[in-house]
Amino acid sequence: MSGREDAWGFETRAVHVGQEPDETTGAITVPIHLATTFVQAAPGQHRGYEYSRTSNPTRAALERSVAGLEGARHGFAFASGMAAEDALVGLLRSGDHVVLGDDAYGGTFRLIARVYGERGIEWSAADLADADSLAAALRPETRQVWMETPTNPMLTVVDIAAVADAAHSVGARLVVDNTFATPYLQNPLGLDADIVVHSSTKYLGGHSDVVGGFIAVDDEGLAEQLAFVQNAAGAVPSPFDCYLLLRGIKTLGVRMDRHCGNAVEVASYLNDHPAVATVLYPGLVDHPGHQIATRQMSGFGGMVSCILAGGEAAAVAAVSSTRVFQLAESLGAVESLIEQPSTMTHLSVADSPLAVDPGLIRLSVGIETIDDLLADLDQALA
Ligand code: P1T
Repeated sequence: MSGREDAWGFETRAVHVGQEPDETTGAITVPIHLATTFVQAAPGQHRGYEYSRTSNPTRAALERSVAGLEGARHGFAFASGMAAEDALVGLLRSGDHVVLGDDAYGGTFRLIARVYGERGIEWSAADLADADSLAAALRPETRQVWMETPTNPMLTVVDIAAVADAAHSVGARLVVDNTFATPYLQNPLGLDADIVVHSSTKYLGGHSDVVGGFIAVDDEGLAEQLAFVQNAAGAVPSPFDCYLLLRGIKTLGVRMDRHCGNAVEVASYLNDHPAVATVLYPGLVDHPGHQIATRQMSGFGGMVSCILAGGEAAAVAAVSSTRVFQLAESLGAVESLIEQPSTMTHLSVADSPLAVDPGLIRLSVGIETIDDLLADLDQALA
């Protein structure tokens, strides 16, 4: 970012960084550059773009935009959150070791344990909110520590700076999946994380109409490696997908304010409901991570989980009977979604250290009218 952009507030950066008027036409929105290739005056003499897998002007705008929001020097857009994660785990060599939080998106576990575990990458799961559990998992060969905060689906809050210290003490890099918090609520690089990864399918896009992933880093050497892998492996998003993300990002701040406000109301409603045994939401003052969340986040997010007193049967009944909350995987868009992680998003962690209680339900609280959301939960839990 330029010095002027550095001084801008979040919402101004979200609307303008990477999204300046088009230099040739003055178009106020970033054009969707569908060209796969770009003309050269002589071999190697081009205007910054050669071939669209390597780089594309619409993707470059998105990369500037999200890097700007994360306060990062470099950003790389990928075709999905998993493609971004694959680019990072793919930097490791056989014999390298990864520590993964014992509560994480099921697909992240599957990639590290099932795909790369088969290729000689070692891994351990640890409770990253517990310093002793993390210390016991770290090894001299640990190269990456992977954390989410708040975690998916238990909404555990993890102290980014503390985990960064521990990871760095063995020479490992800290990767923070910032999907749930978004750069609006939390900037991990400013808390000593080395790498931020996103499923931009979620809040960044915000409208359930685009799958994407993103990596933000400061380190120049790492950025060179990632640019190489992004081009060499080619898991890049289409220009149209980049445009949808740029469009979504402009309203990220206002959407997040509404998600957070609605989620606070939903969490306190569930907290008082007799059918609910435990509510997991970092905004509740008795949530174990509330103090850390207050320090490292500027809001508590739009995700709420809870364990129903009636266990698995009650969870299945509840998620099957909401009418405004739609029963579906994914999260972070304008419409409210509800799901049962043990049989849906986290099916791949069954029989692993990351296994999820079947009585748990996860709510992605949307931006609808709060009274309608509460009335819907009321009839579903009755
Ligand atoms: O779905 P994809 O864009 O490939 O992103 C994967 C991913 C990575 N990290 C986190 C924290 C995620 O939640 C996800 C995807 N999660 C869901 C689809 C879900 O419903 O939890």
